Amino acid sequence: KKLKVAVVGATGAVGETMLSILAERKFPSSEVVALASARSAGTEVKYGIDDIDVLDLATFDPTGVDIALFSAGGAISKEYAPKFVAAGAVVIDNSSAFRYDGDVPLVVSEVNPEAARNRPRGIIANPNCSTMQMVVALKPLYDAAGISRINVATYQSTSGAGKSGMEELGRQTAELLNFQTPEPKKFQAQIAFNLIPQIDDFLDNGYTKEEMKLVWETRKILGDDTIQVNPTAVRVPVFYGHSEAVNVETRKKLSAEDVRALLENAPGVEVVDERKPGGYPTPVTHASGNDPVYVGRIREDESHPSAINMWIVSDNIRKGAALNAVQIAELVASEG
Ligand code: A2P
Ligand code: 11C
Repeated sequence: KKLKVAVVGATGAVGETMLSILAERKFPSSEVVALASARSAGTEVKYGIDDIDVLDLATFDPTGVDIALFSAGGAISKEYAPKFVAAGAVVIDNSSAFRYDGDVPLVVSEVNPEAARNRPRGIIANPNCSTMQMVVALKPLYDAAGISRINVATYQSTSGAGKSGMEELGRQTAELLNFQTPEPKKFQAQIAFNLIPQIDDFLDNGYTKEEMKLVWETRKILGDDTIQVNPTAVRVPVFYGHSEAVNVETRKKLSAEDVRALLENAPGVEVVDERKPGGYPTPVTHASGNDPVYVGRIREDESHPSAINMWIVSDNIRKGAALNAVQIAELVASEG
């Protein structure tokens, strides 16, 4: 059966990519509807080679929609996802609105696809981009040796903050090269030629919410609350692609060779690990615009009896958001 698909937030960085990935992967759709706010209703967005009209979410009737992909922020998801479910749709939600609810599965297609089938509320949550790429790379190590602890520092691109985040990096860069003083608007400090050790709001424990997402989501996706995660999340002046320096303590010792072999056979992973200049992935040379989670710099932690260091890079808008959401839609579609 061909399915009617709605993309909510279709004019955003993630929504536009959802549309292009649906077309690219030839998702079995009878119709694709693009929804956004009243501000952009009446404009057009690309769906493959076609231009389709953007409709106003507030006045749209969801009757007949089979699958709705939401990426318009948590408040929109909270208000509209239940309405789409009531009208018969399965909602795949890219916001953090439902991720930590016990009755909403949190699914990474290469890691826990089976969880997508059990969705009592009709909602499947798509993880945060920084967790997504990390668990794709860690799942084979988890299965082979167990994981007790993860130390991770992230280097996250401005597209994680949406189109306005990328615009701010572009604008500030141009201003600085023209001897002007940039004003931070979207980010908490100047982002051009700078680094900002804050993503999302601060919580009572001194961590940011982005950092705690790495803790909560890793445990939920791998189904193991004993995993300890020690995160630091940093915004960097990159347009597309998040990078992560990850130190993973395994329960059984794995050599760097073992890890390389495991990752070379892992779905969704591409190992780029030559020990020479340029023999590792970067956001620009590898991740941007591409699907895989790239892993390089694989080496044993010489200060620890059983830990591995690696460098994990992926396009946060593709695997980190839009691609995984479409992969979940494919799982739902394959149920028939
Ligand atoms: P719009 O372009 O009409 O504002 P990004 O994360 O790149 O900033 O994109 C956010 C997406 O969420 C956009 O598609 C945006 O649409 C959509 N959005 C924001 N607010 C609303 C709203 N009130 N109703 C529907 N869509 C919204
Ligand atoms: C960022 N990870 O890079 C964020 C964006 O919970 O879906 C996605 C936030 C989320 O800013």
